[in-house]
Amino acid sequence: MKFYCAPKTVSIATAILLEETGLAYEAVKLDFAAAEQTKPDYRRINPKGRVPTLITERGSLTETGAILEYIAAQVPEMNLVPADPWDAAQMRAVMYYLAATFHVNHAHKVRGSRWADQQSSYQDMIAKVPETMGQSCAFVEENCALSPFAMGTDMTVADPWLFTICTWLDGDGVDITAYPRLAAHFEMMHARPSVAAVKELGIL
Ligand SMILES: N[C@@H](CCC(=O)N[C@@H](CS)C(=O)NCC(=O)O)C(=O)O
Repeated sequence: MKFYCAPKTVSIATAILLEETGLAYEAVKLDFAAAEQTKPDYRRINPKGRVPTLITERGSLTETGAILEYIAAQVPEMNLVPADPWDAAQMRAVMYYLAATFHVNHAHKVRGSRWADQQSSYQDMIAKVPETMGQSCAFVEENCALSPFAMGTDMTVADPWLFTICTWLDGDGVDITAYPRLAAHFEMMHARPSVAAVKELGIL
């Protein structure tokens, strides 16, 4: 599989899961400074002009949640998506929160032009990021198992995603140690060989 990614982005989550599974993949790093994600060649692969994109034998797949679940389905023996429908739904509730709220809070720092045109609006959005990211940390701290994995004793596809978002906290002005259970999850994930391999890849 070909995997399009970029440094410091949510594509780290896909890279970690690929490493966890041992599936073969070829990483293609996009240069955001050169706006490679906006170029016609890339938009033909991902019309949203974002990362990650996974090129599978069935075609091009976008959206972290869809990609992570697709990868998990290639290795059913790893049980990366809970077999029990309620447990799986609980995991997806966390994942939708990561995609629609936690990540979007972070995006207000550098992608304000998606929502506003005035410079003063950008400044306002940037100023708000430590508060909203802190609120999301508190939500996860209070509502996820984090024992030790996001959903409990077993690793699921939610874990690399949560870890990836937490790599942004420092830059977003949030001290993760204020959320001890989340901080323990971050440290635990950070120690995994998959994360070391993604560092080696140069996107973390
Ligand atoms: N919901 C998407 C979000 C993807 C996304 O926003 N990726 C960002 C990087 S973290 C991106 O590619 N941004 C490029 C841009 O906005 O030009 C997912 O989780 O895959």
